[in-house]
Amino acid sequence: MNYFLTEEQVMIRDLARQIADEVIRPTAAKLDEEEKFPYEIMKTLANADLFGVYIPEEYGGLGFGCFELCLAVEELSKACGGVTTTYAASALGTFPILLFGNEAQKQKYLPDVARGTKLAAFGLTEADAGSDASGIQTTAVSDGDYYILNGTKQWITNGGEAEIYVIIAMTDKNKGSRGASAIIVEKGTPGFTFGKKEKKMGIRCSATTELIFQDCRVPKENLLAREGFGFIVTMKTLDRARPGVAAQSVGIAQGSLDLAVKYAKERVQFGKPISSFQGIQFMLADCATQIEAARALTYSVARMIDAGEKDISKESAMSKLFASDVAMKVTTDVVQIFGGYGYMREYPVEKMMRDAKITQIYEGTNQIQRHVIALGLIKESGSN
Ligand code: COS
Repeated sequence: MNYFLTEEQVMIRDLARQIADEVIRPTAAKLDEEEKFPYEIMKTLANADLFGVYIPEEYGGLGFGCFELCLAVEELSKACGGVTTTYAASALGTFPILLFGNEAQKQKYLPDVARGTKLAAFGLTEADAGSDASGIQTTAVSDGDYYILNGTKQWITNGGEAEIYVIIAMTDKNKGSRGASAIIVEKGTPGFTFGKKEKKMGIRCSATTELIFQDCRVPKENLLAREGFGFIVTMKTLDRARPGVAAQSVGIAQGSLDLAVKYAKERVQFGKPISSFQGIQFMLADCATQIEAARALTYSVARMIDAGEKDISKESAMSKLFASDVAMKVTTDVVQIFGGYGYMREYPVEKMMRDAKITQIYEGTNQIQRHVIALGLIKESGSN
């Protein structure tokens, strides 16, 4: 399929593809097995300027947008979904600053993220607040020029590894979603520590931890937008980030299909390569078609965002919903095509199936995506 990429977009895609092939793929299984954070790979991505793809040039980035970020995420995901979780979660933690930060906050935080010298993270989820984003209990109580944060965030990607955290906390508990605020908290702030590192089914080289706030004093100048705007910051951030999860899904699915096609041509049963059997051919054909449809939807939504379209909640949710379901279906079918070999850890496809599962869950479960899509449809249909 021709998506009419510009010369620069082709360069970004090819650069990410080269890093995926030469640096990520050879170490992906080991990082997964040992659950090791990919420090060296992050350095490589930083040296290639890939952390700055979507950050404006005035803040040290390359000045491209969501679409180019998706291209990079897709290519890197072909080799390892865990690496792209780390990479894309830094963008998730940066979007609130890009979208809602004042000039001083942008000047202070964006250049380090663009250079890849600091990772960012987004802290919303808590033990009792996942899908119900407005149910958070972490508080930020005003005290002169400071907020005092108390509470625990759970399952935060890049926890412990990131230097910059955007935390959603209640500045007014009586106001529900309108009482939440978004506050930047730097690693090393007294009263801010990290809890246990989670052991996960997939994306195992990425870091997922608790963030613990105990009387943590944060200057009020770290508030994003204004008090009470935290829920909107969250929703707008997720709207922008979900096509990234879709791109990750497309990459994982494509990476596994590429292996399946190769394997089906090599694997001989009943005296013939299994690629000559219609049962296998139909599976491959369905996988390829679904991936292309997911890619087309993801690219369209990313381009809408870059074109400045404001109301993209529904389309963004659609891309994440569709692409992640495709990733799960394709990677499951690819394990089936590999048969017993597919089930063994010696081959990379079982990892891809494990990695794919999270794309249906994080940045909003696919049930929440359907809810967002339905709300959008109903809203668009007007009052009657
Ligand atoms: N952009 C701007 N404003 C939005 C918005 C969006 N995308 N979505 C909701 N809002 C606004 C609403 O218009 C409403 O404003 P008013 O109070 O002025 O009417 C306010 O935010 C609250 O919206 P709503 O009543 O729909 O909130 P709910 O508590 O019902 O929650 C869902 C809505 C379920 C969509 C939200 O909680 C959600 O997205 N949950 C999933 C969170 C998630 O993805 N978690 C994963 C971990 S984060 S990595």
